[in-house]
Amino acid sequence: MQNFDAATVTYKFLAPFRGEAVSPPPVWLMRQAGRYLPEYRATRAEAGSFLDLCYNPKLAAEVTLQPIRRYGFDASILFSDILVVPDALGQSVRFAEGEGPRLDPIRDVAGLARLDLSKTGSKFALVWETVARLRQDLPPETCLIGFCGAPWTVATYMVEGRGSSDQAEARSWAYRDPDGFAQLIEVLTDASITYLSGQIEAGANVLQIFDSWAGSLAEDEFERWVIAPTTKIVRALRARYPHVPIMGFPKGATSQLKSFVAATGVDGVSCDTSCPLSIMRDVADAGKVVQGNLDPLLLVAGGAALDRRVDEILAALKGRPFIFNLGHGIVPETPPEHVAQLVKRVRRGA
Ligand code: 1CP
Repeated sequence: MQNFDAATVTYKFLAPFRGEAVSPPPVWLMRQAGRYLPEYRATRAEAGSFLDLCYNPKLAAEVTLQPIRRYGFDASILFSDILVVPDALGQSVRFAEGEGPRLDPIRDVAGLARLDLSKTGSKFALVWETVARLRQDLPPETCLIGFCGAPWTVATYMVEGRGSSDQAEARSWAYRDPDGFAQLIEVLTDASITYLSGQIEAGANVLQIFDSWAGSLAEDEFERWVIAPTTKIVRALRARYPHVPIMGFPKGATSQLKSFVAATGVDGVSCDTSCPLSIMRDVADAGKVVQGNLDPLLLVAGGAALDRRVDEILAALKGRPFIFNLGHGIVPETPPEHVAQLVKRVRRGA
């Protein structure tokens, strides 16, 4: 367990990182800002494209604050996207309406010439400005989470040119030419360290590294493309900012969760919906913070089924360093009143 300094200990959100179980636990939700909120849709329309919103500090801060105003979550997450990193590196990213991200794919070492680490500064600076604004505008008790995508997951989008269900192009490149693919992972690892360091300097109190596609890799590949780069990021940040906790999210990799936590040195992990509560308990008993893992579709369903599962999760993790969250992001179909129901239920004992 890290020794987090006095400047950050006032946040309830950080208590689990000091090994304290708090009841009720802190609560926030992945994608708590987003299309399920009418006020988000209005700001998004005002901003223009999705990336215009990410690079507009005033509007990005506004959409970050919207769910805090509505629900009073214990933490807010910087509004941005994991694909800001390839965009800032020079592989321009577009978000086609209703279709998700599009990039001109990089499929081999020659394509890496399009990336330039020294050019990331101007775009990263806009995100850091959002963080600085947020730390000023957020309620003093609300923790601010900075984030990036893990190198493996970001690479899958850069190599496929879009989201995919099997990450086949990235996995194929990694098998065909592991040393070439390692160069892409290295650029992303270095860019991520720069990007996250800037977020901490600007005021982020905690970090989360999203590895949404960690579950598609074989054991040795998981070690090389997930564990190794994550470990490098954690070590670099820990050396400079020992007081800032770092959460990992190796989604879909429950069978590797314990080795991921032990090897990378993260302070905690987000657990996806398929992760058994018994495994979350084991990870917490090993001294790490666990976060999760309500099915986002139960939040769409609402009603007694939602309350029942919230109660089950709370009971299973009671007395352990735990943060209430979903197993993945809020989906656009979610009725906002179900989010209010969830927060009320989690805080029922308060
Ligand atoms: O039209 C819109 O308004 C775009 C929808 C949207 C939103 C709200 C996208 C496009 N990104 C985001 C914000 C976002 N993305 C946040 C903001 C903070 C919050 O949680 O409130 C964060 C942390 C992310 C992270 C992200 N982006 C991940 C990792 C987490 C996860 O969901 O697995 C990934 C994989 C992305 C890529 C991405 N960005 C957007 C979409 C639709 C996708 C997924 C594409 C695919 O299907 O593969």
